[in-house]
Amino acid sequence: RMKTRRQFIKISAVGAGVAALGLHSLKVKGLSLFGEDSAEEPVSDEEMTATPTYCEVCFWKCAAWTYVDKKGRLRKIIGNKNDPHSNGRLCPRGTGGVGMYNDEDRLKTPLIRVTRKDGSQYFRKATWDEALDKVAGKMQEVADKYGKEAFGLFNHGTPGGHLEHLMRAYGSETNAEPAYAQCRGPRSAAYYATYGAYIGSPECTDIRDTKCLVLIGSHIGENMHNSQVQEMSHAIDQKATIITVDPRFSTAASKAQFWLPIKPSTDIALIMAWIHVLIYEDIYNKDYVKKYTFGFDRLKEHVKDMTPEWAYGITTIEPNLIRKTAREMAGFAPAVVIHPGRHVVWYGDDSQRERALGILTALLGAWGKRGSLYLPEAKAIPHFPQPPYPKPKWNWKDLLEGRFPLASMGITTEIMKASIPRYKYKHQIKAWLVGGTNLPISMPDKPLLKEAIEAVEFIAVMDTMPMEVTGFADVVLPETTYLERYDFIRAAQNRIPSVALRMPAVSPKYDSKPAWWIVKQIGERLGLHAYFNYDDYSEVLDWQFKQIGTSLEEMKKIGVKKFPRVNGPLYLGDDEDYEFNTNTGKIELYSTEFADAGFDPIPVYKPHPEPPQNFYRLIYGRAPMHTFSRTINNHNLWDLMKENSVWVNPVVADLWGLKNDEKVWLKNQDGAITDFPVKVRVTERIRWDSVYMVHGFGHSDKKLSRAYGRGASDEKMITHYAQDPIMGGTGMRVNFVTFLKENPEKNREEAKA
Ligand code: MGD
Ligand code: SF4
Repeated sequence: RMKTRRQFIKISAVGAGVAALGLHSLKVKGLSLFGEDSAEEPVSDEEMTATPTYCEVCFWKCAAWTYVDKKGRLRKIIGNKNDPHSNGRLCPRGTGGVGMYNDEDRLKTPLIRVTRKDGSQYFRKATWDEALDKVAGKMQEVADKYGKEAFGLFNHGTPGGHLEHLMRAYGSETNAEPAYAQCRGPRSAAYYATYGAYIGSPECTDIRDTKCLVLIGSHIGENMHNSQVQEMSHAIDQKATIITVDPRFSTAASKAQFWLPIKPSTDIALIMAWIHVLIYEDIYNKDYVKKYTFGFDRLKEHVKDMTPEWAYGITTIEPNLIRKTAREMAGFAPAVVIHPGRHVVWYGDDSQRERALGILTALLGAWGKRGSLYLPEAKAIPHFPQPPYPKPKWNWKDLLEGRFPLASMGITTEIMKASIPRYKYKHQIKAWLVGGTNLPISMPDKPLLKEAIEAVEFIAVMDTMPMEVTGFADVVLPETTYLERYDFIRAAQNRIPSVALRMPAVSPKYDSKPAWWIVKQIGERLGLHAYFNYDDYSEVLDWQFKQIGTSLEEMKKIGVKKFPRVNGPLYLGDDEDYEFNTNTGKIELYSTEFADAGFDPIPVYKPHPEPPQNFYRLIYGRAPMHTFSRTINNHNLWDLMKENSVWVNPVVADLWGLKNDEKVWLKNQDGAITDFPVKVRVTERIRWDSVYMVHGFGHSDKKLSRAYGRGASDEKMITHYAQDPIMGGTGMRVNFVTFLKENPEKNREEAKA
């Protein structure tokens, strides 16, 4: 086959080479939870140094203490008791986070892609100067030839924040992250339109004090967000009623009084029927609705015929159960959490479903009330002195030319399309910087991603691991793990504002460098010194901490500092006057913003395509010991869960003659086949019209010695997505799969013969 311009490089030449692979497979047996040689002698806390950090294994950012013994070995990591995100306890992933540091597959040196005479390609080990010169040189070239805006950025997590600072200093705001259009974007658009406020992260759900928790597809417990899970178990102890709506009997469903096994893609009909019951049984909060909301009469008229009987025909949920659960909510109101969800890009009408949830909350008089959604607050952190960022001639928003009008962040698929000339976007993207995001596993529509990768002139990737995305890079920049570096101050919202410090607990392994250092080096090469006016990031932190009344010295001792609220109480007072940040100053049951942009101002249920015969809808979710694709190779977490399985209803299993633990390949409606086989799990816990998998498995990069070939990738099956016209979210639960019992490779070989 002809070599493509940017081949995926499977075998690294130097650094994490073949020899190293052989070596560490021997070493693996000897690895303890916290490293190669730390297991044997016990050591007391007093004999160790504790340094503060916050976790980067997921985005809850729990504050923690890292313990290092006298020989400089990482021994344990535990929660910081003063931290509202962790309350002193970490989840299994946080505890196993040191596996990121110890992973012998880590990126070890900068790498540069080289093309041989015959067209084949490999990575050569490079010095930092060579790698940084190359990236800065290309940034200069793009600026001269096409304009700085033509350099795009894909980012995620704290490292992404540093890259964003570099790109803005340089003059590009052509950026996007999967955490928006593949995750929370529809929630942002919907709650902003309804309440003039975002839900934020950690979510402002008052689960601790709730009497009724309603989970629509939110699988808390499997989706392991630390304090949220702790609060849910507290709520269960307090005998809170839990209502789960899920085509799958999730862990949360197993703790619930009510499980509504909804037909996938029909949630809007259920929520509108609940709204119908609240209004037409006269059990909504009249005072609250009168005082705070806009558009009630139109809503009432809109849902007139959306009865539980109507919804039954769509959702398969019995009318009695719809009525009963609506009355439960009304009975406990306002202490009801209608959970807004987090990964909410399902069917392309997700902003409307999220609006329906927001409306339901308002009818219960719940927003801003104890046991529902509280009013969160974050500590504002002043910017380290620098000149204002230059204003780009165009940015991610201009690429859209009016499409997806309520998008508040860049849309990943749009950055990709703008990178491909045949889409004829007004502005063209020519090069990418990628950091903290593994695009081949987080993006739907692999063919689009491949085409975009082929089309751009240059890709630099900053990562800690040889993830799939690094295989497409021209330059690979190995970052240190979070345990080896300073980083931004964590100042995320919560009930009370707090800040947390991340500092190095150990010195960087191999030739890896922190993101703050990498971007400073590139910035300096581009003459942007004024934006990087420090020698060490600790100077920035100390300056910022001093502005808010503490110091780096104090923070090193305490890790987390709490501050009093300044924006008023946690909850709305009884009958308190409150102006919402919407067009009408009210909670908009009827959205003027949606109406002005040409969208349904009140949600409407519209049917979605059904699976073809012998195909099943692919739904996916999380497991408590893994975060997306990033943790599968971490030996501590891999140990807890090595591969995913495909959940199949017994009726379907019978039909196909599938047995528990039998391995099958999946094929989707477009003929895409999983790279690897996946074990069947026969269970009543999934509806017969769907199958379920945990996301993030099926890694195809051999350099990930543990994760490679384990389980199957749901992403490979997501060749199709339904895009939310409101904000550009890519609904990904619109793919259908069938089973192949024979190795498709074998069939292909036979066909060839
Ligand atoms: P991760 O999978 O966590 O996030 O998808 P991504 O944004 O790709 O991968 C993060 C990458 O960062 C990995 O390559 C990892 O090695 C690297 N990394 C980890 N720590 C560091 C670090 O300290 N520094 C640097 N430089 N790199 C680091 C998440 C995205 O995926 C999101 S937010 C959601 S909600 C979506 N979920 C989802 C799904 O559930 N199903 C499907 N099919 N697709 C999904 N895509 C979305
Ligand atoms: Fe780390 Fe777990 Fe907290 Fe996420 S929830 S930040 S993985 S401890």
